[in-house]
Amino acid sequence: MAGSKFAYVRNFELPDPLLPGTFMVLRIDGHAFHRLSEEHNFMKPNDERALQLMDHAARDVMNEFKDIVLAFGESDEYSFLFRRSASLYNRREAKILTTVTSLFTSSYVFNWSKYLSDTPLKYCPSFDGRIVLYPSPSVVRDYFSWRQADTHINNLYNTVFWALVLQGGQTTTEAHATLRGTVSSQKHEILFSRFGINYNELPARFRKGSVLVREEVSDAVETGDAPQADQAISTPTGEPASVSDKKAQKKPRVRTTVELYHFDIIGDEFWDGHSNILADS
Ligand SMILES: Nc1nc2c(ncn2[C@@H]2O[C@H](COP(=O)(O)OP(=O)(O)OP(=O)(O)O)[C@@H](O)[C@H]2O)c(=O)[nH]1
Ligand SMILES: [Mg+2]
Repeated sequence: MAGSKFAYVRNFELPDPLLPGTFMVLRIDGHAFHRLSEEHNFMKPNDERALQLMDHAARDVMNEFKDIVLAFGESDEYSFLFRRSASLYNRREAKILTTVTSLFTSSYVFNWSKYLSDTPLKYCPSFDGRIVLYPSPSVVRDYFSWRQADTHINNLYNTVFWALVLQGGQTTTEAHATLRGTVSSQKHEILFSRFGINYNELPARFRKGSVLVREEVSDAVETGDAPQADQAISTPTGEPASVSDKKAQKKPRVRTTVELYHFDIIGDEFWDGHSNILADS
């Protein structure tokens, strides 16, 4: 009812465009997952099933939002990078943030039983979300380096902490006290000398987090009603088609799939091999 006397209230709805030409990073984070993980008996320090469920939800988001070029997940959080020129929803912040966050959440709930089949979901999980804009490729790289370094720091701490508690018989208070003031090399040493654990041999998923990227798959696709390769091809005049005619009926199509990795994204190798992620288009 655009013409009603009430329509003026629309004027209170303010535009919220995100600055063009900048990199959007949308990060979701599980709300009160300390409690959720306790209530649902997640394994400590890492529950692979729960992490796979996070990866599944993130993949669903990437399949829906093609402007997302990279995602990184650890623990109860996931970061999504949109290509610099993304123009979805006219870059309206609330629209993008709420749609992505709710899709992630509904996928997490929808797929819960596939990963935690013996653990009924007791209540509704939720995720918070934020979008931060970054002005340059180098800051985007530093952002993702920050998250992966965080994964390492948290995982090392949690791995030693729960070894001290679950295998070493310490109380949680004692374990915190044991670790207070220790540096990385001392944590490695405690793990190895007391529990025989070589940190670097733990699963890469736990040490590096999850990386989702689009990889190109090149297919030669038959177009229209083009005959199969082993079928005879003839022209409208009944003449046999030339080899070049056959080629003309095949058009290369570049398809992408979303692939999951658990490798380093701090060094140059990943970015050199995926230069499209930080490209302008
Ligand atoms: N046992 C276990 N706990 C996990 C796992 N992944 C995440 N968590 C829990 O989730 C928490 C995530 O940290 P935060 O996001 O800082 O804590 P939070 O309770 O979610 O708090 P808010 O995000 O502020 O709502 C961790 O501290 C763990 O308690 C897991 O694989 N196993
Ligand atoms: Mg959280």
